[in-house]
Amino acid sequence: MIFLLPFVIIVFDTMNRFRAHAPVLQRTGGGECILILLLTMGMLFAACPAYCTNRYVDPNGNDNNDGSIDHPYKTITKAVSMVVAGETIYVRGGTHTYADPITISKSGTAGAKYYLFAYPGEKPILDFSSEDTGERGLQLNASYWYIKGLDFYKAGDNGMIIEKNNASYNRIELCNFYENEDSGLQLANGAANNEIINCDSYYNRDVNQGNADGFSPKLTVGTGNYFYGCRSWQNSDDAYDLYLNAPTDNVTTTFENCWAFKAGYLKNGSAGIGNGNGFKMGSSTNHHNVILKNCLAFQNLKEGFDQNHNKGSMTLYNCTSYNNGGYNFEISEAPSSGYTATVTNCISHGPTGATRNLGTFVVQATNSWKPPFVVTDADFASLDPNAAYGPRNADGSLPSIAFMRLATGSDLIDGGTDVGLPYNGIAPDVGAFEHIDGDCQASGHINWADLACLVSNWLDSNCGTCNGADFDGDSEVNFYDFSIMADNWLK
Ligand SMILES: [Ca+2]
Ligand SMILES: [Ca+2]
Ligand SMILES: [Ca+2]
Ligand SMILES: [Ca+2]
Repeated sequence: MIFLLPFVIIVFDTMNRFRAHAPVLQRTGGGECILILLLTMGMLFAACPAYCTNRYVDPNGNDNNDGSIDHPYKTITKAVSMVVAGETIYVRGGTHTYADPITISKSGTAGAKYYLFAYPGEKPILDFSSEDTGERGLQLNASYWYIKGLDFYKAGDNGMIIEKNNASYNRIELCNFYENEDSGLQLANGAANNEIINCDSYYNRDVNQGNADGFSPKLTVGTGNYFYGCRSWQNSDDAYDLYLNAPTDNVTTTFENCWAFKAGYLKNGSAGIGNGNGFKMGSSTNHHNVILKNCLAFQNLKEGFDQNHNKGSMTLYNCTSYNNGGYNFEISEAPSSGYTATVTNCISHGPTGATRNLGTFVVQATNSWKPPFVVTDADFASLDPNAAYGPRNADGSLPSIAFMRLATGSDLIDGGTDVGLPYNGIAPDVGAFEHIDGDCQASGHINWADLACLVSNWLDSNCGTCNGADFDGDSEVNFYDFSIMADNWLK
């Protein structure tokens, strides 16, 4: 029976820890031991729900350390080798240099994920510039990883690739991918049901400029991947590339609140020799079912939203496309029987003449180029895109910019069709940004900046839209306008 001794010690040690942390258990009487025994066995045989050990990685650490906050590891690779499902690896701020890819091959479960997080308030930069060409930054060949707050810089290939072992149910959040030698973040080899949230990808460029996209759920990617709040700019090929290789087929990818701009332009601002499309939706022999909601494409070298011969379903709701070098919207070839192309509540604008190439098969409703709308620059609060490159909001959401937001008084406000997305006012708007009454300083929020905007136009009359301050449309700025703002205060 001596072999049971370590187990008994663990049980009693755990009982004491529980007493310290949960005094209510001290009053539970005789059932306590059985309860704690069961909990302990659960802890031994499942992933660490109660006493997880956080692991720490610091550029000045040492892989012979124990990985505690005071004695951190040096490499994520070491931390990954030690981490148990349910635990968190915290990566401290500063520049972490890697000459070889970081490979993750062990998967968590829905109930016990792995967490790889920037230490709160710090910004770790993973610098792969000493890699050889062709080496990835992070090779995520696993499922149920939640990775947050890391920068992936100058890898010899993708900054990160999610692939192999059916890599699924990962969440990549607030990560930045820049100056890598292929796509910033790629998903392939069956990678399915991953969430990419509030990530930025820019200045990625391969040697021939024809491969490096910002985000590429392409080639052999799996289904159900979801992008939210992402930005992609100045990548040498496309901003988002959904090109499929046979036999991969019938894959669905969803984008919500994502921006694509300056695809095909290089870091120095010059036009490159890549494809330069914003959202490239597929390829000629396969069905990529693409759902795009509240997405924005502007100033891409070629198309804003580009079918690229995709045979699958394409559903575009409330997307805005502005001033792209090619078509703002290009869906000209009918998808396969049983698949649909739908474009509803979308805006196409810009100085170039022919801005759309949409086949008659495309199901359309309340788009800006259809009657009764006649869109001019005056429909927009701003046409200056500079703030789109700016810092994100404190919560990680996209910057609250005036660019392409509807100006107070635009007939595109409440001019859209209800497609099931949330909206303000009596109906959905047309375009990527839903207007809110009182948004004088156009940002999508009502706050002190709007009050200042109202005050600066206070009691003006016969002033048109009065710099956005005439919310009720009577060309005067007065208490009625103030009350509209007050109704939406801090929304
Ligand atoms: Ca591409
Ligand atoms: Ca509305
Ligand atoms: Ca505002
Ligand atoms: Ca008024």
